[in-house]
Amino acid sequence: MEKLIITAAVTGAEVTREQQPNLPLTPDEIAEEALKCYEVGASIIHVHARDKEGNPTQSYDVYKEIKEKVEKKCNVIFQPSTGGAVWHKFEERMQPLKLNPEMATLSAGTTNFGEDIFVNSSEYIEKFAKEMYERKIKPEIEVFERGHINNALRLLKKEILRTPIHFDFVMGVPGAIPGEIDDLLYLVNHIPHGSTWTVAGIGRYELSLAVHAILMGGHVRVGFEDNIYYKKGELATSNAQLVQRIANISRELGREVATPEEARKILGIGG
Ligand code: KMH
Ligand code: ZN
Repeated sequence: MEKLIITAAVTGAEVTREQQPNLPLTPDEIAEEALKCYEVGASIIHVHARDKEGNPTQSYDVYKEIKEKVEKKCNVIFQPSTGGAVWHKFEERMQPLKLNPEMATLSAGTTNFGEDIFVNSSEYIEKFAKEMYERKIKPEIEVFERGHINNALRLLKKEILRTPIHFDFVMGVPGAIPGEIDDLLYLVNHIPHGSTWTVAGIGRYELSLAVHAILMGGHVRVGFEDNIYYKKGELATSNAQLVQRIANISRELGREVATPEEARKILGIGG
């Protein structure tokens, strides 16, 4: 089996310091957290920027500062969010792409998102995709619902997406696809042959989905964006603690963990 790619989603747009006291918010804190996650096995860092008040921002300048600080510390793959927060406008969400990162997320459809609606119109999904390929950015296709795979396949048919596609199954968002194992099997069985996939289980789904992904040949995303607990009732002390656990489990199960360079090869980045 190919080595395991671990993505650390260290901040997100929704979690607060009140909920998770160790949440990294400033560019320095995010870069430091990226380094710690890299040291214990993360090869991708998924980044949401926050402004000086700690609120989500899609500011080019803040993403630039984070990217430069991360790159000074380690060679982890920098993957900014184009999803932002549910209230960000599409133009704002587009801004981190101007940094030409190696990867970026691309949400493949509209979804319930707890009490909110996360809107992704076909027009803008296409715009994001075109912008990414023009800039040689590898999209990670965010799937919150089964139908989002169909959207991706439609874009593939229109030659807007290119193979091999890398999917991220975000599972367990309230109102969207749950995070049970048969949900995961269903998604995995409906993506094109030759695709790669990772799974981001929300809350209590994080660990069980991660273990299944390790065994099934998928990849894993963990971090405070998705889950702030180490186990029921016990907050995690850091994102790195969550990454370390996945790296340990994977090695115990006989699957080595990819370095950023190995992850680039697996995902076809920079080749
Ligand atoms: N914060 C969510 C509304 C992404 O990063 O691309 C969207 C999100 C997806 O987190
Ligand atoms: Zn995100």
